[in-house]
Amino acid sequence: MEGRGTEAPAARASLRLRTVLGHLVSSRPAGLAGVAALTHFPTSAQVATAKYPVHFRYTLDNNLLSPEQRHFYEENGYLVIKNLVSDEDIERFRDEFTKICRKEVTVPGLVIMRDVSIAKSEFISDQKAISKIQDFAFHDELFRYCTLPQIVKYVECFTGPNIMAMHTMLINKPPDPGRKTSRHPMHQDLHYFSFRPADRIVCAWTAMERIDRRNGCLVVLPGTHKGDLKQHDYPDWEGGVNKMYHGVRDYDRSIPRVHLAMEKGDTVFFHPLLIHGSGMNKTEGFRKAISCHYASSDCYYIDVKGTSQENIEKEVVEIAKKKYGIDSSMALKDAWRLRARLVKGERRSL
Ligand SMILES: O=C(O)CCC(=O)C(=O)O
Repeated sequence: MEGRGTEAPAARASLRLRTVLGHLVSSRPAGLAGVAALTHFPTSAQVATAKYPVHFRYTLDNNLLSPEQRHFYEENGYLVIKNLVSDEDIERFRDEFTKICRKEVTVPGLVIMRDVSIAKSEFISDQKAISKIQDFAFHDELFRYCTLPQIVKYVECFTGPNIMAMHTMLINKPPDPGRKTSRHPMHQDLHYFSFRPADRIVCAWTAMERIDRRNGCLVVLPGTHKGDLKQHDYPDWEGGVNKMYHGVRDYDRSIPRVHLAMEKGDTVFFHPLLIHGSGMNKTEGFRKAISCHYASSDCYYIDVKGTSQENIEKEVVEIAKKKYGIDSSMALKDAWRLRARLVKGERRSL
């Protein structure tokens, strides 16, 4: 009797939870998501462990993310998917990068960045001079990265079906010259963006080789995507700071850092408010990663005048005016309009 008496409330709670979870993941066959979540955990932990939010904010209903993956992104603001991009594709992107460095191909709109320690030195005609290329959306082979079906299907879980590639980068983190300039300060990518809402923007960042603490892996502060956009400035680093590498002025230093060690082809998806950066490259190699920021084409542009983003607007607009030979006044949103390219669905607002 006593046993049955304690089982009844647990059974009722389990039934209630099953019903709620069944509603939450509505695109799955009826009830399946809830059942999967429940059977995954031992009975005694069902109610305590499977505490998925009643309302998902950062992910959309889909058939791809498991309830655990969805919950992880909701809580932490990032999600690593192992082995998503093939070696063959990565080698093709690497070859293309080499051709760009050797000036064998020119790409409309491409921005080439050099590490602050070599920016003013003699021109070196290979990858050693280049720490990053940005805005490769109009280079068909590199743009193929943004359209890889296995990446786009994850992106859709965050953006929905109409998808724009907004910002593209291939990062070639050089061996640190001893001045710690190869570090990337902790920042939120939304600082650079004049489109919203933030929750319908996501970055895909793929390791082009094994990346760990030795060659400067990504470092993230889990859960910070739930906060606001913070003031960013150039950090006060003795050895110098790379152009446009703004850092968050203040953040909660007690949040434990997570270092994302990743194998070649592993891909992390993360929210644009997630505070992240990357460490020093202590090896002799050039650490490579390729990335794209995607946004729903239903996002809208905003004016950043009078906000914390005015400082980055000034820098970006200066570069864009030079690149596109524009004389008239320009805003951050105009620079984004020029670089954006449709990946899937319909180009609506962006
Ligand atoms: O690949 C890296 O080192 C970090 C890149 C990054 O966070 C960025 O460019 O915004």
